[in-house]
Amino acid sequence: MIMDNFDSPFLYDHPEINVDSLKKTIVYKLIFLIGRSPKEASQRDWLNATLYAVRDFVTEGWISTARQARSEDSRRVYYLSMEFLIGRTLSNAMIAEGIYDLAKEALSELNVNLEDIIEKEVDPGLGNGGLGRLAACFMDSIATLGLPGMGYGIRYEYGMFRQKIEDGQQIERPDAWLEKGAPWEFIRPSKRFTVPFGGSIHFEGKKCIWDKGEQVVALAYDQVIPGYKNDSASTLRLWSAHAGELFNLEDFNRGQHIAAMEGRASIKNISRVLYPDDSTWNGRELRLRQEYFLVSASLQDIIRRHKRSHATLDNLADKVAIHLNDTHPALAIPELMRVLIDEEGFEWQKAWDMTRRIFSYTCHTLMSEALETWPIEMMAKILPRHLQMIFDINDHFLEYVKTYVTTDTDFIRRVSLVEEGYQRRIRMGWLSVVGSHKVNGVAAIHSDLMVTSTFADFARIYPERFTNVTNGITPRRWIAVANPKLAALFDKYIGKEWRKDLAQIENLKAHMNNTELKHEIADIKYANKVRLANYVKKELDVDIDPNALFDVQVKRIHEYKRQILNVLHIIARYNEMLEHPEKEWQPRVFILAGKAASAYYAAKQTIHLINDVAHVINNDERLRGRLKVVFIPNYSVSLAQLIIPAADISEQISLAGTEASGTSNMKFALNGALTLGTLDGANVEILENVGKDHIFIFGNTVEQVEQLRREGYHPFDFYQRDTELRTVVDQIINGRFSPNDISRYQQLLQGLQYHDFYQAFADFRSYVDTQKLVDEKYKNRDAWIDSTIQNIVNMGYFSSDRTIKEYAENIWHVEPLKLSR
Ligand code: 26W
Repeated sequence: MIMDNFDSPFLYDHPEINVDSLKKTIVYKLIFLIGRSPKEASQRDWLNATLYAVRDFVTEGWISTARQARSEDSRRVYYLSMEFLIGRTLSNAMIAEGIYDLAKEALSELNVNLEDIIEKEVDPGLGNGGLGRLAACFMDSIATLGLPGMGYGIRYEYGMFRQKIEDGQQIERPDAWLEKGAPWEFIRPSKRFTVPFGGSIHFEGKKCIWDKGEQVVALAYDQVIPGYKNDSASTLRLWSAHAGELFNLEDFNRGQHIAAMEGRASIKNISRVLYPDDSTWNGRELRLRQEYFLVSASLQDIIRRHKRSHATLDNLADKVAIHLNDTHPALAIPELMRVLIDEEGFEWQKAWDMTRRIFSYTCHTLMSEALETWPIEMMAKILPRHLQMIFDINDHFLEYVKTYVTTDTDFIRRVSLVEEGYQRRIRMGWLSVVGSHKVNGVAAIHSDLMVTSTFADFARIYPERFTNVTNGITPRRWIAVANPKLAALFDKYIGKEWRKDLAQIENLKAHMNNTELKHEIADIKYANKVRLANYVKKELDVDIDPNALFDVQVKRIHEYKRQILNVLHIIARYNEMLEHPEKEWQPRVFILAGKAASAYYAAKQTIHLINDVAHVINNDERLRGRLKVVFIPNYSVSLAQLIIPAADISEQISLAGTEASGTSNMKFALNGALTLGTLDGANVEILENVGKDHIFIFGNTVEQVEQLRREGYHPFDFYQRDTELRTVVDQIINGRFSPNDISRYQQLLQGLQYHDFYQAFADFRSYVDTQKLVDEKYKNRDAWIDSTIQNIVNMGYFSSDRTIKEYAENIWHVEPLKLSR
């Protein structure tokens, strides 16, 4: 095949090792760390032995990076996030170290197939979706750019649930990812901090004293994040909750050891499970505890590190930048104030000036239901000192607003950190803005909307504080790991540097008219489609034809992302195909995947509907295989790596003004899919980069959406006027796809007919018409491949290395370490 005349994309880069020495190392790990002989070893044993062996290569660079950071003593950045979706580590690490081919050969001599064991590695689901995956891409870029920084998160015992589909419906199963061992992490028994909760406060003069309640021990586990071929690595430190020795000794001594142990169990709950909510905020007490647990342990660690090399905290703001990944870790603001004032004796104003220099905050959403606000009673119970501190911050802030901005009482009410009403609440978004020196959105359109909607009042108070940093993705994972054939093609035409400098992808433009290149790109896409088709056959027993157009929508299931619009079109197409079977229909496979939050009824109904529609269509022989629908269960980072490189069309069809950025849109385009999308999130910038002839844009703009809302949107009118839409909606309502339960989708569809908050009906016509243009274009293979190439070569901007450089220069003010390479 085409691979034959290519250089391997995976370079040897450790001259000191060879196949024999690597074989020895792996076998050594197998025997002495896993405790198995090669004869008895299972595939998982080999995987773990290989992981340990590869980890050794990364570790040296990791230690020297840490040493270098200590000796330079320059400003460091700490990325605080409740979620990190890092994906599998083995291939990424081998590619970073340049030992992929070597390991493959070594294992093969041991009769082990590298690809097989790669598939056995767990994919830790320590995040929900976009926000968590972005944090992981950022860690990869921080390590590759050699920036002094680390990530802090929670080592959830159970990550995002595993999704199974039974009778077309989502079933949630626990994800016990640690049960099979976690050979990539280092436990740090010496890095333990106590995190207090509850208790009460009292004043001694002006001084506020916190009489703490229960205490939990936070124990550090480090994940090594290898930089790409720079002998360097960053740390992702994840905290796990332990009771330590702090269970009630009196109970224990009285013989009530079970009761004492029960206390321990409830404490461990703090890091037990990730909340599976994406974009909807859920005000649970345990979640508040998790957020403080992350913040308290991380700040203690940061301050300990600072004190190790400085006699004072006076220069903390010169040496430390802390980034808040959305508001989830926003308690870090009052926590730092508390430490500086209560424990270190700083004056209020000095502490506040330092705090604001230290923090920066990224907002990842525009959805009002995603904004965190905590009831005051709950905060008073769990974090009484922090509540008091937030009141103090609010007093100072409102004083400033009244003196310098306005005395308009409605304005004051709107910007207050305390939302008044039936239940008083703390607004964490407002707190994050007030306590940070920079606040950014994640795509140009999102940052613009942020200052005209969510934070409009604050943009008046602090206009210089708001900025944009468009998201990006790491080309290491999303090309080198996920699409090795495309990586090899890049290497052949433009050399290997694109992995570190994606802007170089532009150099492919010089070869754009080369017919050989066009054929190779087409062949690679086809091979990736075969790879996915095999998986679908194996997992779902559905045959899909790799020659068909693969139309893909994979992301969390949410009304604003409008998977339902996709379904409406699929059914419209189905109807038309049955009506005109003689037409030359472009064969298509619609591929969807994604999880629904456990309590999100409409999202779960959408999954059910997709599966019901798939069942009817896939079994209708009149279509002669020209239309297929598959819902791939348990979407994850590793599935994304399989699905995205196989896509021809990338569905990015959220209602304009609702998707902050999107990042899969970038992964698809870089892998050569054409975007079919609305003018939302980063789609807007993808359009600017690839040009209007190489993307399919449809639907209302933000302005049109707002106008429709203002003037009164009546989805029923759209339903009545558009016969095609009416037919589809009637079919679903009347049980055409759920003959055994004809009213199954009545509620869902009536919701659309009468409310349709995300205006799917309003965009239906333009969507269906644009889908026809997609068919037309796909028939012209040359034009399609040209557009594919135009997408790939114009994606340089969307590297997370570019994103992180912007953060480093404009927000964090940190500089790369002086590494030896
Ligand atoms: C507290 C409940 C909760 C949980 C997660 C509220 C909000 C969230 C996130 C903000 C949701 C999220 O993942 N947002 C996504 O962030 C990506 C990275 O910036 C963007 O690309 C997506 O558009 C945005 O939806």
